[in-house]
Formats: sequence, C-alpha cells, structure tokens
Amino acid sequence: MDKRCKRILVVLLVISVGMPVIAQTIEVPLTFQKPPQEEAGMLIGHYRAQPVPVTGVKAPSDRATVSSFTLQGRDYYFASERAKETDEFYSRLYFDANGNKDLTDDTSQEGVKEQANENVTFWRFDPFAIEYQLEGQTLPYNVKIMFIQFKQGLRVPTQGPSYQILSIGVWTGSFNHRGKAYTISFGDSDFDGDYGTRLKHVPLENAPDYLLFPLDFEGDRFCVGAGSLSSAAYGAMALSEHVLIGDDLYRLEVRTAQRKAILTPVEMPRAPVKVPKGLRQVQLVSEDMSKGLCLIEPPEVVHVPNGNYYVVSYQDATIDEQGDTWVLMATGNRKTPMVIADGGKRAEMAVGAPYLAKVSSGDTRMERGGVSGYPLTLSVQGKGKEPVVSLMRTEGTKTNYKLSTKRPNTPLEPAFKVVQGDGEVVASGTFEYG
Ligand SMILES: [Ca+2]
Ligand SMILES: [Ca+2]
Repeated sequence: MDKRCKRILVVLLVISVGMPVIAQTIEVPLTFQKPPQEEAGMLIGHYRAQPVPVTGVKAPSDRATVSSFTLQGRDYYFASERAKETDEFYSRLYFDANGNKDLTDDTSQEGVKEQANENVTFWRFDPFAIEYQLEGQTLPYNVKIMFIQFKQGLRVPTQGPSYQILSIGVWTGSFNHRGKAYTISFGDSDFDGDYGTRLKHVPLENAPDYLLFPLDFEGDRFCVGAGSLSSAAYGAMALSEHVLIGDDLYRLEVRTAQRKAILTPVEMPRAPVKVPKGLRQVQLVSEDMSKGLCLIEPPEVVHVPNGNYYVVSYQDATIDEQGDTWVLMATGNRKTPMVIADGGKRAEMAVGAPYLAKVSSGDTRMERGGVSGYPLTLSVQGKGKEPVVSLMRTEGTKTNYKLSTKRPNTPLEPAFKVVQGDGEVVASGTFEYG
C-alpha cells in the first residue's frame, strides 16, 4: 500500500466513525389481537369498572340485574342472574350482543367459579368481541366481564353483584431498530377506547410513603421488547411521552383509529446516566410526575433528557447456566434514590443488585385457614430499597432451578424453619407468593 492510499484510508475511517447514524421516524402498523389468556404477569389493558344499574332495557328474567358499561359514548348492556333461584350467587351472564336494549334475544353464558382468596370468589366468562367508533372508524375491542362474590358478612360497597369489566385486547406491531426486531403492544388500561392515553399522575390522599408509584398513575400501558408478545408483556409500562431504545430518543405516539404507532426521533439536551448491568427496561417519571420516560435495553451509559427522575419500575434480566432467561421486576418508591441528570457529573441509577432478602414476623396473632399463629413475611429489595415484586423465567425450558408447582415459571417457594435457642424446631413450612 503506498503512502497516499494509507492517507485516504485514514481519512475515510475518521469520517465513518465521526458521522453519527441518525435515527429515523418509525411507523409501526398495528393489528388487533386478543392476548394470551391472562398469562401470569400479563398486565396490559386490565381495568376495573363499576357498572351502573340501568333502566329502559328489557331484562331476560325477573331475577336478573341489568347493568352497562360505556365505550366512546356508546352504552353496552349486560345482565347477571342466578341460574336457579336457589343458587348462592349470580352465575349467568347475558350480553346484548345485537345492541337492541333487549336481553331476551341474546344467548347466555354460565360462569366458571374461581376462589380468589378466602373473601373473594370470581365468576369468569368468555370474552366478548365488540365494536366501537373512534374518529369515524369502526374498531374492534375485546371485553371480559367477571362477577365478584364477596364472603357473606363482609362489608362491601355494593349490595348484589359487583363486576369487573376488563379490556383484554391489545394492538400489536413490530419494527426494526438498528437491525434488531422488536414487538410493541398497547393496552387500553383506562378503558376509553383510545390506546394512546399517556400516564397521568393521580395523587392519592394521604398516601403513605411506602406506596408504590404505579398505583398513582392513570393511563394506558404498553410494552416493547425483542421477542414475543407474551414475554415482552411481562411488566408492561405506563405509556410515556418519550422512549429511549438503546440510546436513541423517540417521542411515542399511538393513533388508534389509524391503527398505527409512531416513534419520532427527538433532539433535546440530554445528560449521561450510568445504568446497572442487566437492566433491560426502566420506567422513569419526571420529578413533577408529569412526564414518563421508558428505557428499553439501555446501554451502560444512556443519555436521558436533562432533569430529575424517580425510578418507577425496572426489569433486571439474567441468563442462567442452562441458557434460560430470568427476569426480576422491582418497583421504586419515594425512598429510592432519584436519578439526577443535570448534565453535570455523570448521574447514576442507584438500584438493582445486590438484592437482599428480609424475613420479618408480625406480633399480632392471625387466623388463616383454621390455623392460628404469627405471620412470617419474606421480602426482597434492591440497592435503592426498591421492593422486588416478581421473578419469572421468561424464556427457555432447561433450568436447573426448582420451580413452583403453583405458579408457572416461578422459582420454588422458599422453605423456612423457626428454631428455638436450644435448637428445637418450633415451626417449619414454605412461604407463599402474594
Ligand atoms: Ca339483544
Ligand atoms: Ca386509553
């Protein structure tokens, strides 16, 4: 190689390193789909609503209670009744599928009873595919109605049946970002037919310090990740204005009626933040709680828009020796150190490993399932005192870790022994999740 050629080569290399690859606007066409049936950790689009009793609708029988829910200004009617007059609870559901305010010409469904805990029983029914109008477009929607039966004698807000109306359909699409394929899904968590409702902070009156942030937010949820919908949906985030994929900053917008999502590159002053290794997803919210920021697969140092942020939640992923992926999810609270990204010295996200397990015992005797005793609680928290809320295997089938028989893809419940000073074992057992 002669000297001139070398010089050219050097110049070319400098040019290729010095030119940043500019992120481009990404349009993601969305298709509607029913998510895998209430998989563990599927947090998209579930919403609780208390329907109001209605009049002017023909009931299927004298003992039926007619109720309704609303979607984009249209009312949808349903009725619950005891299948037999002597039945203990409402177990049959009618849905006004043809929308004529007459529930005598619709088919009915018998519920499947499921004991949720000692106080609550759910009556589950198959979901309904319905349609609604948004911005002149007819769109599909998926609704699931559940009846809630409270234990007798319990003080409950309503007499008669209480319902849970769930929005369980999601809009899903895929896109490529810097050569890698991602799946993005949106759920209508606040049940208004618009899948693009951004996070809104709702201060709870006299909220205690330990209250977790997600409970304070309204709006829709979404998830994005490499891989399938079900593994990405584990730990959906509150829909935020800005999303960082790697170190590329985008504004995220969902246009439900147009069946698409748009990721637009954004230029704004940003500051470097050091992210703990293994964190593959982080939800931040600005100090004034007005704006969310989601980090997807952040590099070790990510550049976030200048500002101070609370860590709302994160996922920490690890691959075990057999190649299975495990994802730990934690939720920050007000005690978790803020991320101060002011462009000054490099900010750090002080969360994640090491995780500490803590066992505490209550000093009030409790009764449960006919057994009386003192409760033992096992909790795990990260470096920033953020509680770990779940640990799941999201990919793979070969792990050597023992798995729970009650919860799929979850580690075996830890066992305990309570030993007296003289070595006598006074109690032993296993912890339960939840
Ligand atoms: Ca009807
Ligand atoms: Ca919504």
